[in-house]
Amino acid sequence: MKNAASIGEYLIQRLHAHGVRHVFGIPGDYVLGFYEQLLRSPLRIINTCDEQGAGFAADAYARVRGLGAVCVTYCVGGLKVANSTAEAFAEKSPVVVISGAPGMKEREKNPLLHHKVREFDTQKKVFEQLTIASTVLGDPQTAFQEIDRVLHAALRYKRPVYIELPRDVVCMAGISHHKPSEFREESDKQTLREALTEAVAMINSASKPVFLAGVELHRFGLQNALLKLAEKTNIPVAATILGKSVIGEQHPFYMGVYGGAIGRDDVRRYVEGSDCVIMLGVFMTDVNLGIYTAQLDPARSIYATSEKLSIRYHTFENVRFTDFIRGLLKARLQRRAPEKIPHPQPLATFRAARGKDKVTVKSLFQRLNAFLTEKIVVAADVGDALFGAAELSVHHRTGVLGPAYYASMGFAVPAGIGAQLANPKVRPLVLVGDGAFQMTGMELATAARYKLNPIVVVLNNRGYGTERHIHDGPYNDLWPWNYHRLPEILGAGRGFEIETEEQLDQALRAAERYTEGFSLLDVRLEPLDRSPAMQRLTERLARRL
Ligand SMILES: Cc1ncc(C[n+]2csc(CCOP(=O)(O)OP(=O)(O)O)c2C)c(N)n1
Ligand SMILES: [Mg+2]
Repeated sequence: MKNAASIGEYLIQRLHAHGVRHVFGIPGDYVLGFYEQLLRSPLRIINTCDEQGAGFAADAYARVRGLGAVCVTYCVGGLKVANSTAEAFAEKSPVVVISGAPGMKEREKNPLLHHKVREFDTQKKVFEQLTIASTVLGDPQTAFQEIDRVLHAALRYKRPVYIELPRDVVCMAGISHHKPSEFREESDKQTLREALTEAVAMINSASKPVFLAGVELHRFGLQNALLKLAEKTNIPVAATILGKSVIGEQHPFYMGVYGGAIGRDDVRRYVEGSDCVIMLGVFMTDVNLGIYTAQLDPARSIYATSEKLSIRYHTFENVRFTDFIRGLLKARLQRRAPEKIPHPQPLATFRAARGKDKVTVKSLFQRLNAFLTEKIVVAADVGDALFGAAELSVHHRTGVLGPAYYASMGFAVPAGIGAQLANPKVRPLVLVGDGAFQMTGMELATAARYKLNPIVVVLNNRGYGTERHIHDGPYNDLWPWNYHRLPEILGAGRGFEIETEEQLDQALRAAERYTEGFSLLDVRLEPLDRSPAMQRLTERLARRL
């Protein structure tokens, strides 16, 4: 490293060293100095329409690439990314939130500077609750170390961090001859050995073990390890909704999504009938567990995540998730005769010949399923977009991005932008409800500006469909926009108004060919129509009432 880079420059260098190439956000006077530094750096600024869009885009970027960054101004911008940062925290996505702030000198005598809420550290206190580590780079003597510390925390825990840059510090030099710290954390060897011995004995003596793959396998880059484990042992794999597409879904060992009542019945029976469920990187969330309809008995489970390792009722401290999985790979696990396992039923093929029939949620997902290729990454918003996406058969390993736990509406359109910038080889297929689209859909302007070409499918059921199934009222209605005409306003992209299967088919073909900009498919659905997954869930819940 060059001696005594400025604090802002050092932050840029470290982000770059960790693979970040884009920073999402909106400038403001407190952060303009840093924006200037960004402009002169190899990182590209991606200006969104709204900070929340920047936050969601950075989150998707982090999910695809391993680290993402959003850069905003003090409070008016910062507090708008509170929600997206909360989602990144809850769903384990390492986003670096960089906020400009009043200079340290300006803070003396506590003047009423613009954008200040209450105290100078009000925003910092909010983000302490939403991140795994936070810092105010107020002291040039410690700033570099602080940057190392919080970036390490983001990568170690796969969770967001907060860096506040007072505007008079950005251009100050840090200490010279600073070497980025190397952090190493190791498992306690004896504990690891004992945990592996116990796990291997349990797996080898089980008659019907099964892997339940969770989202952390993806976050920690352990998808290949899981594949090798399955191939080495012939033990089949189911995935949680949040962990969906952690392995290619055409794989012979892959059964489908397990999510209690949300998932398929054959997968549920297999997993719940297993005498050894090996849960790897699974979050025990209510959505993952089908709103607590899943039946998983700790006495028959191995539960390993970056936060916890337990085997039956034993808990092991100081064992790193990656070491445990790598240990399993090296261990003497028996190779079994291949079991007869359930496989995802291919969705019935879509026959556009039925032409004039109105599109239903079911036929929409059948058609979308046929549309998927290796190159497509699906970004799904909450509601039926996400439940429907859980049924898609995704080829690609990181194929589906969706807020399956925190479930904030408005994720998918910005996520499509973040995902495509993170990996320009993919084309995003954005599935979004009309309600969610009305929140962040205008970020299509950002897609246009940076020449991205997502295919955006608006599931237009004229309201908050999910909520209608729970309890309906006029508050679940929406003002009907002419979504397909947005390209006229934005001066970019193509719009399609879709009522029939034939129109859907034609629009998807046209969208596939049109690669110069975004395509917006306004798919008209009946307000009470719903995906098979949502139907299964509501039916089962109804039986319990
Ligand atoms: C930011 C936010 N506000 C409110 C909710 C509560 N909520 C959950 S689903 C839903 C309706 C979603 O409507 P839409 O996007 O049109 O999808 P649909 O349910 O119709 O498929 C709402 C309002 C939420 N999850 N996130
Ligand atoms: Mg809707």
